[in-house]
Amino acid sequence: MTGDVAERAAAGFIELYGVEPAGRWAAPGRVNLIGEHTDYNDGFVLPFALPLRTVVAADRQDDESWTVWSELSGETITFCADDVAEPGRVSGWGAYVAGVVWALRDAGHPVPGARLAIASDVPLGSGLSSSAALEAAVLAALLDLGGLELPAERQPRLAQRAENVYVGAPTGIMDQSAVIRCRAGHALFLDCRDESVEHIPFDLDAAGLAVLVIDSRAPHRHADGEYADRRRSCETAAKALGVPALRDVTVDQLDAALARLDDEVTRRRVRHVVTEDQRVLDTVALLRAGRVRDIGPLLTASHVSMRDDFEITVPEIDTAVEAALAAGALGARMTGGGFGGCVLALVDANSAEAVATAVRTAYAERDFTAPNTLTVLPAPGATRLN
Ligand code: GAF
Repeated sequence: MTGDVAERAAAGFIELYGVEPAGRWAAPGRVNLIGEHTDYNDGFVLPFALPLRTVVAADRQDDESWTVWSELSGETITFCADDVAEPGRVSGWGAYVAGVVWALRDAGHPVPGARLAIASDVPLGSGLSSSAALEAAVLAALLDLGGLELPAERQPRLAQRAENVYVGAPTGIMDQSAVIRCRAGHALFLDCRDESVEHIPFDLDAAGLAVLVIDSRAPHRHADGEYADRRRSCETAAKALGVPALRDVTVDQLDAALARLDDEVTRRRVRHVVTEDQRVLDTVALLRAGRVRDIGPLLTASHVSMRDDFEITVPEIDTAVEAALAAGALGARMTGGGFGGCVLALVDANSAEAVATAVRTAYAERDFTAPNTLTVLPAPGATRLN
Protein backbone atom coordinates (compact mmCIF):
# COMPACT_ATOMS: atom_id res chain seq x y z
CA MET A 1 0.00 0.00 0.00
CA THR A 2 2.02 2.91 -1.26
CA GLY A 3 0.97 6.37 -2.40
CA ASP A 4 -1.61 8.79 -1.13
CA VAL A 5 -4.68 7.13 0.36
CA ALA A 6 -7.12 9.23 -1.70
CA GLU A 7 -5.28 8.29 -4.89
CA ARG A 8 -5.31 4.62 -3.90
CA ALA A 9 -9.07 4.70 -3.36
CA ALA A 10 -9.64 6.37 -6.76
CA ALA A 11 -7.21 4.01 -8.52
CA GLY A 12 -8.94 1.00 -6.96
CA PHE A 13 -12.29 2.34 -8.12
CA ILE A 14 -11.12 2.92 -11.69
CA GLU A 15 -9.44 -0.48 -11.90
CA LEU A 16 -12.50 -2.32 -10.67
CA TYR A 17 -15.33 -0.40 -12.28
CA GLY A 18 -13.58 1.08 -15.35
CA VAL A 19 -14.82 4.67 -14.78
CA GLU A 20 -13.87 7.66 -12.64
CA PRO A 21 -15.66 7.83 -9.25
CA ALA A 22 -18.25 10.57 -8.76
CA GLY A 23 -16.34 11.70 -5.69
CA ARG A 24 -14.12 10.80 -2.73
CA TRP A 25 -14.97 11.13 0.94
CA ALA A 26 -12.53 10.88 3.84
CA ALA A 27 -12.82 10.29 7.56
CA PRO A 28 -9.93 10.19 10.04
CA GLY A 29 -8.93 7.88 12.86
CA ARG A 30 -8.83 9.44 16.33
CA VAL A 31 -6.97 9.41 19.60
CA ASN A 32 -8.64 10.35 22.83
CA LEU A 33 -6.64 12.92 24.76
CA ILE A 34 -8.49 12.06 27.96
CA GLY A 35 -11.87 10.68 29.13
CA GLU A 36 -11.84 6.88 28.79
CA HIS A 37 -14.93 4.71 29.28
CA THR A 38 -16.85 7.84 30.24
CA ASP A 39 -18.90 8.11 27.03
CA TYR A 40 -21.38 5.32 27.79
CA ASN A 41 -21.69 6.73 31.31
CA ASP A 42 -23.11 9.98 29.83
CA GLY A 43 -19.86 11.71 30.75
CA PHE A 44 -17.15 13.81 29.10
CA VAL A 45 -14.47 12.99 26.50
CA LEU A 46 -11.78 15.00 24.72
CA PRO A 47 -10.65 13.25 21.52
CA PHE A 48 -8.93 14.70 18.47
CA ALA A 49 -8.79 13.49 14.87
CA LEU A 50 -5.64 12.01 13.38
CA PRO A 51 -4.00 12.84 10.06
CA LEU A 52 -4.49 9.14 9.15
CA ARG A 53 -7.62 8.70 7.05
CA THR A 54 -9.95 6.23 5.41
CA VAL A 55 -11.09 7.27 1.93
CA VAL A 56 -14.11 6.03 0.00
CA ALA A 57 -14.30 6.62 -3.75
CA ALA A 58 -17.87 6.04 -4.95
CA ASP A 59 -20.57 6.56 -7.52
CA ARG A 60 -24.31 6.09 -7.52
CA GLN A 61 -26.13 3.09 -9.04
CA ASP A 62 -29.77 2.91 -10.07
CA ASP A 63 -30.60 -0.45 -8.50
CA GLU A 64 -30.72 -1.13 -4.75
CA SER A 65 -27.39 -2.88 -4.46
CA TRP A 66 -24.01 -1.93 -3.03
CA THR A 67 -20.70 -3.23 -4.35
CA VAL A 68 -17.68 -2.55 -2.18
CA TRP A 69 -13.99 -3.17 -2.74
CA SER A 70 -11.51 -2.88 0.11
CA GLU A 71 -7.82 -2.37 -0.50
CA LEU A 72 -7.03 -4.08 2.77
CA SER A 73 -8.63 -7.44 2.12
CA GLY A 74 -8.49 -7.20 -1.66
CA GLU A 75 -12.06 -8.52 -1.67
CA THR A 76 -15.12 -7.16 -3.43
CA ILE A 77 -18.50 -7.81 -1.82
CA THR A 78 -21.99 -7.07 -3.03
CA PHE A 79 -25.10 -6.83 -0.91
CA CYS A 80 -28.69 -5.97 -1.75
CA ALA A 81 -31.74 -4.49 -0.04
CA ASP A 82 -32.61 -7.85 1.58
CA ASP A 83 -29.19 -7.96 3.27
CA VAL A 84 -29.82 -4.63 4.94
CA ALA A 85 -33.44 -5.33 5.84
CA GLU A 86 -32.28 -6.42 9.27
CA PRO A 87 -28.98 -6.48 11.18
CA GLY A 88 -26.46 -9.27 10.95
CA ARG A 89 -26.79 -10.51 7.36
CA VAL A 90 -23.41 -9.14 6.20
CA SER A 91 -20.39 -10.00 8.34
CA GLY A 92 -16.68 -9.11 8.50
CA TRP A 93 -15.52 -5.66 7.38
CA GLY A 94 -18.53 -5.43 5.03
CA ALA A 95 -20.80 -5.24 8.09
CA TYR A 96 -19.59 -1.68 8.81
CA VAL A 97 -20.62 -0.61 5.32
CA ALA A 98 -23.90 -2.56 5.30
CA GLY A 99 -24.55 -1.26 8.83
CA VAL A 100 -24.47 2.33 7.62
CA VAL A 101 -26.86 1.54 4.76
CA TRP A 102 -29.14 -0.27 7.24
CA ALA A 103 -29.05 2.60 9.77
CA LEU A 104 -29.81 5.21 7.11
CA ARG A 105 -32.74 3.19 5.74
CA ASP A 106 -33.97 2.44 9.25
CA ALA A 107 -34.04 6.20 9.91
CA GLY A 108 -36.21 6.63 6.80
CA HIS A 109 -33.60 7.88 4.32
CA PRO A 110 -33.89 6.64 0.71
CA VAL A 111 -30.31 5.40 0.31
CA PRO A 112 -29.08 5.18 -3.29
CA GLY A 113 -27.40 2.03 -4.59
CA ALA A 114 -23.67 2.61 -4.97
CA ARG A 115 -20.28 1.26 -5.97
CA LEU A 116 -17.51 1.96 -3.49
CA ALA A 117 -13.74 1.51 -3.24
CA ILE A 118 -12.09 1.87 0.15
CA ALA A 119 -8.47 2.59 1.04
CA SER A 120 -7.17 3.41 4.49
CA ASP A 121 -4.12 4.58 6.41
CA VAL A 122 -5.80 3.96 9.77
CA PRO A 123 -4.31 0.75 11.16
CA LEU A 124 -6.87 -1.91 12.06
CA GLY A 125 -7.13 -3.18 15.62
CA SER A 126 -4.87 -0.49 17.08
CA GLY A 127 -7.60 1.34 18.96
CA LEU A 128 -7.48 4.33 16.60
CA SER A 129 -11.12 3.94 15.51
CA SER A 130 -10.63 2.41 12.10
CA SER A 131 -14.24 1.20 12.28
CA ALA A 132 -15.68 4.66 13.03
CA ALA A 133 -13.52 6.09 10.21
CA LEU A 134 -14.97 3.54 7.80
CA GLU A 135 -18.54 4.19 8.95
CA ALA A 136 -18.13 7.97 8.72
CA ALA A 137 -16.52 7.92 5.26
CA VAL A 138 -19.24 5.62 3.90
CA LEU A 139 -21.94 7.73 5.54
CA ALA A 140 -20.54 10.95 4.03
CA ALA A 141 -20.43 9.30 0.58
CA LEU A 142 -23.98 7.93 0.71
CA LEU A 143 -25.45 11.19 2.04
CA ASP A 144 -23.86 13.17 -0.79
CA LEU A 145 -24.63 10.65 -3.54
CA GLY A 146 -28.26 10.49 -2.45
CA GLY A 147 -28.62 14.24 -1.84
CA LEU A 148 -29.76 13.31 1.69
CA GLU A 149 -29.91 15.88 4.49
CA LEU A 150 -28.49 14.84 7.85
CA PRO A 151 -26.84 17.58 9.94
CA ALA A 152 -23.32 16.75 11.16
CA GLU A 153 -24.46 16.73 14.80
CA ARG A 154 -26.92 13.91 14.06
CA GLN A 155 -24.53 11.76 12.05
CA PRO A 156 -22.57 10.23 14.97
CA ARG A 157 -25.70 8.57 16.47
CA LEU A 158 -26.54 7.05 13.11
CA ALA A 159 -23.02 5.68 12.61
CA GLN A 160 -23.05 4.41 16.20
CA ARG A 161 -26.33 2.53 15.51
CA ALA A 162 -24.59 0.82 12.58
CA GLU A 163 -21.89 -0.37 14.96
CA ASN A 164 -24.12 -1.16 17.98
CA VAL A 165 -27.04 -2.77 16.22
CA TYR A 166 -25.82 -4.04 12.83
CA VAL A 167 -22.25 -5.03 13.77
CA GLY A 168 -23.18 -5.80 17.38
CA ALA A 169 -20.40 -3.93 19.25
CA PRO A 170 -21.76 -2.10 22.34
CA THR A 171 -19.60 1.03 21.98
CA GLY A 172 -20.39 4.56 23.14
CA ILE A 173 -20.70 7.75 21.06
CA MET A 174 -17.13 9.06 21.33
CA ASP A 175 -15.46 7.58 18.27
CA GLN A 176 -18.14 8.44 15.73
CA SER A 177 -18.42 11.96 17.19
CA ALA A 178 -14.67 12.44 16.99
CA VAL A 179 -14.22 11.32 13.42
CA ILE A 180 -17.21 13.34 12.21
CA ARG A 181 -17.12 16.49 14.34
CA CYS A 182 -13.43 17.22 15.11
CA ARG A 183 -11.66 20.30 13.74
CA ALA A 184 -8.00 20.75 12.80
CA GLY A 185 -5.91 22.24 15.62
CA HIS A 186 -8.58 21.48 18.21
CA ALA A 187 -9.67 18.75 20.59
CA LEU A 188 -13.38 18.01 20.77
CA PHE A 189 -14.88 18.52 24.24
CA LEU A 190 -18.01 16.39 24.03
CA ASP A 191 -20.73 16.05 26.62
CA CYS A 192 -21.93 12.53 25.83
CA ARG A 193 -25.30 13.14 27.52
CA ASP A 194 -26.63 15.92 25.30
CA GLU A 195 -23.92 15.67 22.60
CA SER A 196 -23.07 19.36 22.90
CA VAL A 197 -19.51 20.13 21.82
CA GLU A 198 -16.89 22.79 22.27
CA HIS A 199 -13.83 22.90 20.03
CA ILE A 200 -10.90 23.46 22.39
CA PRO A 201 -7.75 24.93 20.79
CA PHE A 202 -4.92 22.40 21.14
CA ASP A 203 -1.97 24.17 19.57
CA LEU A 204 0.94 21.84 20.19
CA ASP A 205 3.34 23.69 17.86
CA ALA A 206 2.87 27.01 19.65
CA ALA A 207 3.62 25.29 22.96
CA GLY A 208 6.73 23.55 21.55
CA LEU A 209 5.08 20.21 22.28
CA ALA A 210 4.16 17.06 20.39
CA VAL A 211 1.84 14.14 20.94
CA LEU A 212 3.62 10.86 20.35
CA VAL A 213 1.28 7.97 19.55
CA ILE A 214 2.74 4.56 20.36
CA ASP A 215 0.99 1.54 18.88
CA SER A 216 1.60 -1.10 21.54
CA ARG A 217 1.18 -3.97 19.03
CA ALA A 218 -0.22 -5.93 21.98
CA PRO A 219 -2.60 -8.65 20.85
CA HIS A 220 -6.17 -7.71 21.83
CA ARG A 221 -6.93 -9.94 24.78
CA HIS A 222 -10.68 -10.62 25.00
CA ALA A 223 -11.24 -6.91 24.37
CA ASP A 224 -14.89 -7.25 23.28
CA GLY A 225 -16.01 -9.30 26.27
CA GLU A 226 -14.07 -7.14 28.74
CA TYR A 227 -15.49 -3.93 27.23
CA ALA A 228 -19.06 -5.22 27.56
CA ASP A 229 -18.29 -6.38 31.10
CA ARG A 230 -17.03 -2.90 32.14
CA ARG A 231 -20.08 -1.29 30.60
CA ARG A 232 -22.44 -3.63 32.45
CA SER A 233 -20.65 -3.05 35.72
CA CYS A 234 -21.04 0.75 35.35
CA GLU A 235 -24.72 0.46 34.49
CA THR A 236 -25.36 -1.84 37.45
CA ALA A 237 -23.54 0.57 39.76
CA ALA A 238 -25.57 3.55 38.50
CA LYS A 239 -28.77 1.60 39.21
CA ALA A 240 -27.57 0.67 42.70
CA LEU A 241 -26.80 4.33 43.39
CA GLY A 242 -30.16 5.48 42.03
CA VAL A 243 -28.72 7.78 39.34
CA PRO A 244 -29.42 7.73 35.57
CA ALA A 245 -25.68 7.28 34.84
CA LEU A 246 -22.34 7.51 36.66
CA ARG A 247 -21.91 11.00 35.22
CA ASP A 248 -24.41 12.08 37.86
CA VAL A 249 -21.97 11.27 40.68
CA THR A 250 -19.48 14.10 41.28
CA VAL A 251 -16.04 13.76 42.89
CA ASP A 252 -17.44 15.48 45.99
CA GLN A 253 -20.09 12.76 46.26
CA LEU A 254 -17.69 9.91 45.45
CA ASP A 255 -16.82 8.71 48.96
CA ALA A 256 -20.48 8.61 50.01
CA ALA A 257 -21.37 6.76 46.79
CA LEU A 258 -18.58 4.21 47.25
CA ALA A 259 -19.72 3.55 50.83
CA ARG A 260 -23.10 2.46 49.43
CA LEU A 261 -21.58 -0.22 47.16
CA ASP A 262 -20.64 -3.50 48.75
CA ASP A 263 -18.46 -4.96 46.03
CA GLU A 264 -14.81 -3.83 45.88
CA VAL A 265 -14.46 -4.35 42.11
CA THR A 266 -17.55 -2.23 41.40
CA ARG A 267 -16.22 0.46 43.74
CA ARG A 268 -13.01 0.63 41.70
CA ARG A 269 -14.92 0.85 38.41
CA VAL A 270 -17.05 3.70 39.74
CA ARG A 271 -14.01 5.53 41.11
CA HIS A 272 -12.36 5.42 37.68
CA VAL A 273 -15.37 6.85 35.85
CA VAL A 274 -16.13 9.60 38.37
CA THR A 275 -12.50 10.76 38.69
CA GLU A 276 -11.97 10.48 34.91
CA ASP A 277 -14.90 12.81 34.21
CA GLN A 278 -13.31 15.34 36.56
CA ARG A 279 -9.93 14.93 34.86
CA VAL A 280 -11.54 15.78 31.52
CA LEU A 281 -13.05 18.95 33.02
CA ASP A 282 -9.70 19.87 34.57
CA THR A 283 -7.87 19.26 31.29
CA VAL A 284 -10.34 21.44 29.41
CA ALA A 285 -9.90 24.23 31.99
CA LEU A 286 -6.11 24.12 31.56
CA LEU A 287 -6.33 24.11 27.76
CA ARG A 288 -8.77 27.04 27.82
CA ALA A 289 -6.19 28.90 29.89
CA GLY A 290 -3.48 28.06 27.32
CA ARG A 291 -1.61 25.86 29.84
CA VAL A 292 -0.97 22.90 27.51
CA ARG A 293 2.16 21.70 29.34
CA ASP A 294 0.27 21.43 32.59
CA ILE A 295 -2.12 18.73 31.40
CA GLY A 296 0.65 16.09 31.61
CA PRO A 297 -0.05 14.95 35.20
CA LEU A 298 -3.76 14.56 34.41
CA LEU A 299 -2.94 12.26 31.49
CA THR A 300 -0.72 10.13 33.71
CA ALA A 301 -3.32 10.06 36.50
CA SER A 302 -5.84 8.84 33.93
CA HIS A 303 -3.50 5.99 33.04
CA VAL A 304 -3.02 4.98 36.66
CA SER A 305 -6.79 4.96 37.11
CA MET A 306 -7.27 2.75 34.03
CA ARG A 307 -4.51 0.44 35.22
CA ASP A 308 -5.48 0.08 38.87
CA ASP A 309 -9.20 0.87 39.07
CA PHE A 310 -10.70 0.06 35.69
CA GLU A 311 -8.14 -2.69 35.02
CA ILE A 312 -8.03 -2.37 31.25
CA THR A 313 -4.31 -2.06 30.55
CA VAL A 314 -1.86 -4.81 29.55
CA PRO A 315 1.91 -5.21 30.19
CA GLU A 316 2.97 -3.75 26.81
CA ILE A 317 0.85 -0.65 27.41
CA ASP A 318 2.12 -0.12 30.98
CA THR A 319 5.69 -0.60 29.78
CA ALA A 320 5.24 2.04 27.07
CA VAL A 321 3.77 4.54 29.56
CA GLU A 322 6.50 3.94 32.15
CA ALA A 323 9.31 4.17 29.59
CA ALA A 324 7.87 7.36 28.07
CA LEU A 325 7.60 9.02 31.49
CA ALA A 326 11.09 7.90 32.49
CA ALA A 327 12.42 9.44 29.26
CA GLY A 328 10.89 12.82 30.10
CA ALA A 329 7.33 12.76 28.72
CA LEU A 330 5.16 15.34 30.49
CA GLY A 331 2.34 12.80 30.71
CA ALA A 332 1.37 9.49 29.12
CA ARG A 333 -1.68 7.27 29.02
CA MET A 334 -3.35 4.47 27.16
CA THR A 335 -5.96 5.81 24.73
CA GLY A 336 -9.09 3.97 23.56
CA GLY A 337 -11.01 0.97 24.82
CA GLY A 338 -8.05 -0.90 26.31
CA PHE A 339 -6.59 -4.42 26.40
CA GLY A 340 -4.05 -3.34 23.79
CA GLY A 341 -4.17 -0.45 21.35
CA CYS A 342 -2.20 2.77 21.64
CA VAL A 343 -0.51 4.97 24.21
CA LEU A 344 -0.22 8.71 23.78
CA ALA A 345 2.59 10.72 25.34
CA LEU A 346 2.77 14.50 25.61
CA VAL A 347 6.40 15.41 24.96
CA ASP A 348 8.62 18.39 24.23
CA ALA A 349 8.76 18.48 20.44
CA ASN A 350 12.55 18.10 20.41
CA SER A 351 12.47 15.02 22.65
CA ALA A 352 9.86 12.99 20.72
CA GLU A 353 12.48 10.81 19.06
CA ALA A 354 14.32 10.17 22.35
CA VAL A 355 11.06 9.13 24.04
CA ALA A 356 10.19 6.82 21.13
CA THR A 357 13.65 5.25 21.34
CA ALA A 358 13.30 4.72 25.10
CA VAL A 359 9.99 2.91 24.55
CA ARG A 360 11.54 0.70 21.86
CA THR A 361 14.43 -0.17 24.18
CA ALA A 362 12.09 -1.06 27.05
CA TYR A 363 10.09 -3.26 24.67
CA ALA A 364 13.22 -5.03 23.41
CA GLU A 365 14.28 -5.77 27.00
CA ARG A 366 10.98 -7.55 27.56
CA ASP A 367 10.90 -9.31 24.17
CA PHE A 368 7.69 -7.52 23.13
CA THR A 369 6.97 -7.01 19.41
CA ALA A 370 8.54 -3.64 18.49
CA PRO A 371 6.01 -0.79 18.77
CA ASN A 372 5.14 1.64 15.96
CA THR A 373 5.43 5.33 16.82
CA LEU A 374 4.14 8.48 15.17
CA THR A 375 3.86 12.16 16.15
CA VAL A 376 0.49 13.70 15.32
CA LEU A 377 -1.31 17.04 15.19
CA PRO A 378 -5.10 17.43 15.53
CA ALA A 379 -6.62 17.00 12.06
CA PRO A 380 -10.11 17.72 10.63
CA GLY A 381 -13.09 15.35 10.79
CA ALA A 382 -14.93 13.69 7.89
CA THR A 383 -15.07 15.64 4.66
CA ARG A 384 -15.64 15.43 0.91
CA LEU A 385 -12.36 15.63 -0.98
CA ASN A 386 -13.43 16.67 -4.46
C1 GAF B 1 -13.93 2.41 22.43
C2 GAF B 1 -15.40 2.72 22.24
F1 GAF B 1 -15.75 2.58 20.94
C3 GAF B 1 -15.75 4.14 22.72
O1 GAF B 1 -17.14 4.33 22.64
C4 GAF B 1 -15.24 4.39 24.13
O2 GAF B 1 -16.06 3.75 25.08
C5 GAF B 1 -13.79 3.94 24.28
O3 GAF B 1 -13.58 2.62 23.80
C6 GAF B 1 -13.31 4.02 25.69
O4 GAF B 1 -13.27 5.33 26.12
O5 GAF B 1 -13.16 3.21 21.60
